[in-house]
Amino acid sequence: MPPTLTTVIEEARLAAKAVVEYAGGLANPTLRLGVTGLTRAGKTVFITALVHALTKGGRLPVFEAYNSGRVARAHLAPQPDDAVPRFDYEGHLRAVIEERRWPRSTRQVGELRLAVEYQSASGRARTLTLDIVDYPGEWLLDLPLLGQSYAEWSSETLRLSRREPRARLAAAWHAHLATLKPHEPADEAAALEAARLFTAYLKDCRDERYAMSLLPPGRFLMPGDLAGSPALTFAPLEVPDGEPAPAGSLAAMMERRYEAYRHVVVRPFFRDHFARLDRQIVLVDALAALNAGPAALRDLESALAAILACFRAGRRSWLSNMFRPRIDRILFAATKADHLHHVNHDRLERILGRMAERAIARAEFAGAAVDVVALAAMRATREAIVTRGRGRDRLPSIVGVPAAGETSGEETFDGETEAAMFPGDLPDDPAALFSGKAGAFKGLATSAAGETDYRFLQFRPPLPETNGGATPTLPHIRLDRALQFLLGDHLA
Ligand SMILES: Nc1nc2c(ncn2[C@@H]2O[C@H](COP(=O)(O)OP(=O)(O)OP(=O)(O)O)[C@@H](O)[C@H]2O)c(=O)[nH]1
Ligand SMILES: [Mg+2]
Repeated sequence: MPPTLTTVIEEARLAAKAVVEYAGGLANPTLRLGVTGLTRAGKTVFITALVHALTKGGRLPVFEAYNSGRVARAHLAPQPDDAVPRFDYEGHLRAVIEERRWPRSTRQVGELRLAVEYQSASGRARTLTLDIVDYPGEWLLDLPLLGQSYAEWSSETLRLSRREPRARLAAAWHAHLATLKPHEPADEAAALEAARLFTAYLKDCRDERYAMSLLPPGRFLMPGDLAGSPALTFAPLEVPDGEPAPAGSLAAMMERRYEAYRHVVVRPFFRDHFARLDRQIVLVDALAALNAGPAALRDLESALAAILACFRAGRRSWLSNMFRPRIDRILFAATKADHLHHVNHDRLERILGRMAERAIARAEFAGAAVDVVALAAMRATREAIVTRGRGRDRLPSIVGVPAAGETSGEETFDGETEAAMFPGDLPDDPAALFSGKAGAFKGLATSAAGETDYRFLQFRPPLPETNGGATPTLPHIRLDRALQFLLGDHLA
């Protein structure tokens, strides 16, 4: 879409803000780290693990500034915006350490500022300020709407909903849609019913059996403080692109509400939290999509491409720093790697690399540095070799405490007992997975006894490790490598 007056004004405002921050940042550098990820990708757990590791002294051998002792201390500092709720670090940590359960799904934006006091390589005492924002992952799906008109969004949403597995979930909504006459006078009851059926369709698509990702608008799935508001009472209609809807018609009303949603909800969300990032980590729960099969994988791939196209990546220069900040490093991270034995981590990285191919190529072309990693911000399992068939098969397995109520085959777990699982091998060739030639990946929930069930087994969070030190640390996989890539050069 061509730039509108609003986008031009917005750009000017952002540039003015960037100049002020640039001047302030010369003395006291601030790094805005964008933690990007769809719902359940692992954002809240990652941020909690990062803060815990930096403030409490985690084991981070690959994070050079930290491991060499140049980081003197890190502490939470007052956040920059008074109007944004604070990230509930203490609450999330308490859940993990004291109650041994995962933090709840995020329902609103939360902001956090971490001050890292360090000694530069030349011996000077410095402070790096790190700003991070957490938010419900569903809301990220709204960013691509910034560039789509109502007619474009309608036709794209309808096109997707006619493909399997979406088509069968859309039946009730499509039946209602067929009764609507977009160019006839607006009818509030019809709009309400369309929005209700469309929302039910989006929710069904998200079910773990289908694990669809591309499901905007995000507030339909996670309304936050907009629950029940008219801004959420719209749905796609069959409307021809480029033809204005007659005044007072159903199509005109839907379009007005869509535009209100874009301007009142999406634009401020983007402007306040994503428009000025310096670094980005893109967290992806590839395993959940793998579990659901090729359609889910392709859907996740499209969602990532559409979302990442909204960010501004590229090589930084003093000029860009001053007027148009850019993301100069992007780390793609496949989360929850502790669900796999480490012999499969390379394959998981290759699958993510394939999934984010388009976004990686674009970022690299613009001059940004990109890396891909398989990580577990909090490692809930350890590894073991399980023997099967009188010792003939030696299976590289993982051992953890499955959450209460989780089942595998006949077994229902009590939330206290450890179990060994053979997670299966990921296919070696990512391309086969996307085309469906390798079949759906069905290994994750194969128990050591050999029976297969297709779900993703959830383990309880790890117990903190004391390792003889005074403060307990949380185990992880490659959190240090992620920190080195994202922050290392700023602590040089
Ligand atoms: N085993 C394991 N599970 C993890 C890890 N990180 C996240 N999880 C699981 O993934 C779930 C979602 O993680 P969150 O951090 O809440 O995800 P989120 O991206 O904040 O999700 P929303 O708040 O819904 O946007 C958790 O409840 C855990 O079950 C990890 O490092 N290891
Ligand atoms: Mg969260």
